[in-house]
Amino acid sequence: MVLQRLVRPTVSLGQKFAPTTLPRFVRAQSTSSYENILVSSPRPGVGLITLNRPKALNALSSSLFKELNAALREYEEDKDIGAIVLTGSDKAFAAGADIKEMASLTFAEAYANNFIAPWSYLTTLRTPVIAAVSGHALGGGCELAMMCDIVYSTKTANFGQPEIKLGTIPGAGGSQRLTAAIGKSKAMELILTGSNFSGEEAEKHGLVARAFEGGNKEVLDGALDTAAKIASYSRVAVIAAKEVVNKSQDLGVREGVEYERRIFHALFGSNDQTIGMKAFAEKKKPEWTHS
Ligand code: DAK
Repeated sequence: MVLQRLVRPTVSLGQKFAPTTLPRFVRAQSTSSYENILVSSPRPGVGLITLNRPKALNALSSSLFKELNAALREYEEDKDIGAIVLTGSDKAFAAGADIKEMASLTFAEAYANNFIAPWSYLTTLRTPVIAAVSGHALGGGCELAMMCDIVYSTKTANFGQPEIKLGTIPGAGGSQRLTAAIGKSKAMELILTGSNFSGEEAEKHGLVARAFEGGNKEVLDGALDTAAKIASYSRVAVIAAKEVVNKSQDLGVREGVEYERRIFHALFGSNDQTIGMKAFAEKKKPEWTHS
């Protein structure tokens, strides 16, 4: 019987979520050499990355993205990190891709160098990522927030996909993720007019999970609390939960429900499922092994 089953010995995960092949653009980098981001771990199990290019309102330059990906990779591989928070400042989460860097780009350069492709590394992570947004989240900044698993913002945050005003369109998933989050008609209106919308509206439309009063401190505290809570659970169950929710975006309901059931069945093979249910029956706090 499940509750009486012996707990299997913990297998050291070493690298937490090992062996997916990492893209070439995601290289390890010493944290001390970061110039555009700050990294810290303010709560147990939580990695915090703060975009820190204040003079350009955290515009997402290639060098910023290189550092962001390196930091994400470090947290992804750190077995002590169970959730990541990505934030900016009171003034800007990120005001978009770096327009000055992009301005003179030719098609051949963009195509040959796969410009912006490194942005999607975040979406391959198995560790949950929470965006804590205040100030501007425009263009690529809005797209970056939408790549995260949960978006929190201030009520006054300024979201938008203003690319149409620059003679272009969203290029990092904005048209797809915004439409999936808020529906076609509203997304079409926002993308075709380039109109901005507040965090309060974003919460109403379902793009933002929670909109906070106050500034970056308040939304960041909220995000860190949630991240710490997620990090306190079994990593195996958290990875599985993230995986099945994400699958709902790609599969129809019937296939999605079947997929979920298979993963649910698979978790009976984990130590933490045994530990969690046994602890419940014995009215104890579970001591997760992340195995
Ligand atoms: N890029 C570069 N610099 C930026 C910037 C940006 N996106 N946003 C702001 N800055 C810089 C300003 O130039 C200014 O620099 P200095 O002039 O002081 O040197 C400094 O930040 C402060 O900005 P402002 O003086 O403009 O500050 P304000 O408070 O007056 O205005 C603002 C804030 C956010 C309303 C304004 O800065 C603004 O409109 N920024 C641009 C917002 C925007 O249009 N964002 C979308 C960018 S397009 C792709 C994938 C993705 C993308 C493209 C391709 N592919 C796959 C190919 C993404 C595209 C985008 O994100």
